[in-house]
Amino acid sequence: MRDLFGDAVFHEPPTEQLADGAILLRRRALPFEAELLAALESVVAKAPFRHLVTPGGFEMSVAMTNCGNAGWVSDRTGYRYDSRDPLTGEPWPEMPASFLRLATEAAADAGYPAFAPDACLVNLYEPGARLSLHQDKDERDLANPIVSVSLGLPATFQFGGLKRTDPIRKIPLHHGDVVVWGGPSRLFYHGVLALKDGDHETLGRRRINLTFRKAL
Ligand code: MD3
Ligand code: FE
Repeated sequence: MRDLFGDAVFHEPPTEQLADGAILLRRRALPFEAELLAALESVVAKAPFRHLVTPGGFEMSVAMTNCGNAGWVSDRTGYRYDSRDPLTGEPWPEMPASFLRLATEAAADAGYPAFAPDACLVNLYEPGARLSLHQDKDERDLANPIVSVSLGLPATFQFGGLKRTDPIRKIPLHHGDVVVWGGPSRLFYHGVLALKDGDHETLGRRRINLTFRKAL
């Protein structure tokens, strides 16, 4: 069985180990979909999506916002976690209960029963937006996993290794897929190829990715 995008879905196993410490929970977020999208609307009403500038001076094609006690930001001075939204000077919106519940349940499913995220970075991809190969290492304690939730249009995720030059695998991520990145995979290089245009039944021409982190 193939979905609208020609990808096999129903015969894929519900959980798949992508690498040591990286667990893909296919469609794990679907039961939370309506709650997540409603909560996201209220987050974005207080902290709108914006295109951050990298320390090198480039505007990111992915638009971002945050909720929780800490939010990831970038500007000409560097990357950091900040307790306030630099756009408004206000604290980031509180992490919605539905976000927290999905993230902690998925982390527990993957073997991290004590995961307590204090930051959720929300990435918005419109057609053409991409995220170049990088490592996530701005968090204080890298023993904590990152939980990522994909919503809307499918994307091709790039997953490499500890070195930028390690071979890269391409993994399709669909609406509702959740990945828990811990252990050795926590510091693997990764990225997202330019989003292909499409029309998702609930999100239209967009992909949203939530990443839950213990930043502080
Ligand atoms: C592997 N986001 O926000 S989620 C990011 O789809 C980010 O928006 C991508 O990379 C997105 O930093 C990918 C998957 C992901 C997130 C964090 C990771 C994979 C990871 C951290 C370590 C290893
Ligand atoms: Fe990342």
